[in-house]
Amino acid sequence: MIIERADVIVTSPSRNFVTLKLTTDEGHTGLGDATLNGRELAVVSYLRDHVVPLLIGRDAHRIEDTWQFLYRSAYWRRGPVTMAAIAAVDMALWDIKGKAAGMPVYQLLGGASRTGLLAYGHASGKDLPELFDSVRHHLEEGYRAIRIQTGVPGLTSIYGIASNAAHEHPGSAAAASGGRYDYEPARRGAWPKEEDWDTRSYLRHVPTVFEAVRGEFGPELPLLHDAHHRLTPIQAAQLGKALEPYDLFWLEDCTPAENQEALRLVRQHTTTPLAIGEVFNTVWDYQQLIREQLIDYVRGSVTHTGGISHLRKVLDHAAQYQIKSGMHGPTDISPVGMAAAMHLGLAIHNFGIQEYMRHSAATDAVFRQSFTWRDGLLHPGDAPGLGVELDVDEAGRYPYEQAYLPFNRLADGTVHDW
Ligand code: GCO
Ligand code: MG
Repeated sequence: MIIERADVIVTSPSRNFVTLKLTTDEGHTGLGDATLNGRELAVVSYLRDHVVPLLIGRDAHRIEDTWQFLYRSAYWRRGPVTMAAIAAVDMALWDIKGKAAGMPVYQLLGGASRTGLLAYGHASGKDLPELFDSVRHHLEEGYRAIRIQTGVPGLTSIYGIASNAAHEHPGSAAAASGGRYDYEPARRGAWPKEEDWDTRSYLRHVPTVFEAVRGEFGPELPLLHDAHHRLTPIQAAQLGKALEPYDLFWLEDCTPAENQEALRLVRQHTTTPLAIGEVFNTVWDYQQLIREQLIDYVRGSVTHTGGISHLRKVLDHAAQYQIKSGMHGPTDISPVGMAAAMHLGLAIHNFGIQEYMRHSAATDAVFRQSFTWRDGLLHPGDAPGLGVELDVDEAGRYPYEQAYLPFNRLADGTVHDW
């Protein structure tokens, strides 16, 4: 089965998505997600200018060989642009192989290890009443694990807090609570938004929020929190320790984790479980974190970690150290990338939890999906392949819109991690 055609499709139904579509001589098509939030067109060029010419004429069945060829023949290794491009090819080839076999991809990965995937959603509010409403909406929507982000007194805007409801899925928690609980790049303006940050105010405030949430919703509900790379190692240790009484499922990205040794210091001080890796893209980025058991959950997504084939290797390595998956699943992972995550999560033994933010109605109209969401559990469905089809005409209605992620400045004007 030969790859005859490769198209790179850019569409912006509420936000930008980049999708690779491969077509074989036997008429099978496969989709891969190559979306890199805020840097989308770099991956489009990498694919169109450098990868597509190498794909035409290749045997579509040779997934591992194609991965190794694209990775090693580039000479320049790793990096989010390269790895998102390779990920898209890998996903599309698994999609094709599933369709050719008449099986959902999870069957090709060894079959289901569970009946469904525990998923968490994002509750947020600028203050406690708004946060409690958002938690209640998520519980009504069926979520059985919830991430908690709130405004911090004295700061005007902060990562993870709702902006506006205009592009929300009707009836979703985000729409009902008055806005998106995370940043939708499209229509955000073609210049990075500046936000303010103060670590001491944040560290004082966050434990009081978890105290209040546990008081209102009880001890059972799994709660998560994302520090979004903003703390130094000793500040992260302080936060992990302060949150221990509230029994978090995880504390995410407590430090900018390129400095892997920093996590040794955090670990010495706290038993709060740690999740890291949404900005990593290969198994080598996790080497020390996994080998020294400095984390509890791998946050990599299929889209940004070289596809199903490579993320599976990361997770198999992690399994030897009792580290589980916690795959990244914000709305900047397209429905294709989410489907790939669900197939992989269903098949591996060391699945932990899946992040799941609902896409907008416009996104769902472009990407026709076959996953299910029942009783707090996701399932990729049993359609052959990944189970997602892209409506090209619908996609054509939403041209690319330039959009950047925000950035932070401290009170004295210093740029800080966002
Ligand atoms: C998360 C992430 C996202 C990122 C976003 C950047 O935990 O879901 O931190 O919200 O900020 O994916 O593109
Ligand atoms: Mg995160």
